[in-house]
Amino acid sequence: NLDTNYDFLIKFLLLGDSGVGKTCFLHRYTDKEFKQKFIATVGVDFRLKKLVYEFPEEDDEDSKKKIHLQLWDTAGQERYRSLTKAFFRDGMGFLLLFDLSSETSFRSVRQWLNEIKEQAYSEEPDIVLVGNKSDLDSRDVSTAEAKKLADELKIPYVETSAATGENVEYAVGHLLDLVMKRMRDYVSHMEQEDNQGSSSHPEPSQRLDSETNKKSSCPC
Ligand SMILES: Nc1nc2c(ncn2[C@@H]2O[C@H](COP(=O)(O)OP(=O)(O)OP(=O)(O)O)[C@@H](O)[C@H]2O)c(=O)[nH]1
Ligand SMILES: [Mg+2]
Repeated sequence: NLDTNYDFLIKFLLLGDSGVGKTCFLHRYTDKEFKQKFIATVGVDFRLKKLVYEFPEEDDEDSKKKIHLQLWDTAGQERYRSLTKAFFRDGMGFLLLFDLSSETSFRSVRQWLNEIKEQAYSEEPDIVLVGNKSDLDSRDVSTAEAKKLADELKIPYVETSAATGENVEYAVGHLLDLVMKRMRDYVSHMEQEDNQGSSSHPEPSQRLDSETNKKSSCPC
């Protein structure tokens, strides 16, 4: 009973240490609810959100796209790492979470990022860094510190609270903007190539070896 009534099927992955709030974040996004009790995710889980996406600078009816957004929730616990890693390749966008009240989870961000880059479809995949639990007074990581790291890693940074819902939709929407832009650029690049025929020159940034070419191809 597959519902195939969509223009784009987009897959996002939520990553980060155990306890940072990935499952709660997702629950808040899809069901607008928050659960206090911590039940660690086993392996992977996913939720589906259907939405209509409109490219920011366009306003004709044609620019509205039906999206099925698959949100994959991964277990942060180390023992599931080899299993969850296998899902990275399918991710078109990544929400990398840490807990603003846990310095340890913040220190893990670089390692998570390296793992994403190793496994993902591209060496520069679309990622949003998310500092979760912004509702707590007991902070261990300052906004300035987190922004500094995000700037260094060249990824956007958003502070959220799965408890209050603050910025949760914004974080997902921001990642969706990045991924949809990549999709559109890719499609127009392909159209251009088709128009120019096989004599077109590859852009300097394009890799010529077949393995990397496979990696940098369209994630769909
Ligand atoms: N105050 C506060 N607590 C939160 C927030 N998000 C999650 N929590 C709490 O943090 C704990 C862990 O949340 P989960 O969402 O289960 O963590 P997880 O990242 O999915 O953990 P794993 O599944 O083990 O990887 C739970 O007790 C939540 O209630 C938040 O925004 N604010
Ligand atoms: Mg979880």
